[in-house]
Amino acid sequence: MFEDIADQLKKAKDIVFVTGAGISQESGIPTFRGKDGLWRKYDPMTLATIDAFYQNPKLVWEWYEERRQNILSAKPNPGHLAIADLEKYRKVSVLTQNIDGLHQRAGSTNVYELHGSIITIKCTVCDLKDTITTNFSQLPPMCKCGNMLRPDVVWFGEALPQDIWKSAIEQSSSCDAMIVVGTSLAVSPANLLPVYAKENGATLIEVNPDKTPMSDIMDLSLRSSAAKALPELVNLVA
Ligand code: BV8
Ligand code: ZN
Repeated sequence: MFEDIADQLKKAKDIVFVTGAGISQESGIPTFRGKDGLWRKYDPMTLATIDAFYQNPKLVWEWYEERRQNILSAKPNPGHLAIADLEKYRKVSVLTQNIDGLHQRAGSTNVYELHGSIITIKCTVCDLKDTITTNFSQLPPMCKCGNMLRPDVVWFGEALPQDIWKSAIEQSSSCDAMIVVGTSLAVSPANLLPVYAKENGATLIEVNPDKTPMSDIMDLSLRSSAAKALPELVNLVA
């Protein structure tokens, strides 16, 4: 079982990773639904929405600022580093639901941020977009046009960036192997990507200590953590 999947992975030229909060868990960033999850202290289902932002922009900004400070002091873990390392041996794309930028900081060069990024902001009215480099003197921060700035992330009920979503579908429909790491696959439309890969005949591997709704369509499920399993998978291919 493991041997023949390993062979398929060795033969794969074009490998796509779909990652979620679980891959950053060993960098000290809480997941959404885990026991240490963000969901425990706040309810992202209410806070990560446009309504919450307009009802209480200060609270939503405080939540993102707390997460951004934690993310900026976090480091990529061996899971992120293994995916970056694999680029030396294969064509690798990373379709991530995370907004923490750790794949890029680990050295991955082909990263699609399906749900945006916590280090970029945009204006709620004009087309200003910028990277956050300093701390804000006041929350919510204001644009020079006089309107509120918001985190450049995709909230519930908002569409994913069209160009990024289009490429994510193309990559999933043409890859030889898809490795799904650290995501509960609870959120759509990102959770459709493994279906596109399956339809295109790709080898599907899941790295997650727990089962997910897509475990049954996986060719191989590694019930392990990202930081442990990914370096072993990359060693197979390298
Ligand atoms: C859209 C960015 C349409 C912000 C996020 C009913 C009501 C309202 C909406 C809906 C509804 N039904 C469906 C919807 C659509 C909704 C949705 O899917 N809701 C779900 C919750 C039911 N989706 C949307 O609204 C999306 N947009 O559909 O738009 C549209 C179309 C056209 C025009 C207009 C509109 C937008 C969704 C994006 C929301 N933004 N984040 C922010 O981060 O603050 S979602 C957020 O949760 C994350 O980004 C992530 O994507 C998502 C899921 O979390 P995971 O990453 O999977 O993390 P989780 O904690 O759940 O799981 C961690 C996993 O890791 C676990 O399995 C665990 O076992 C594992 N793990 C733990 N430790 C480790 C590990 N694995 C490996 N190693 C370890 N060490
Ligand atoms: Zn503006």
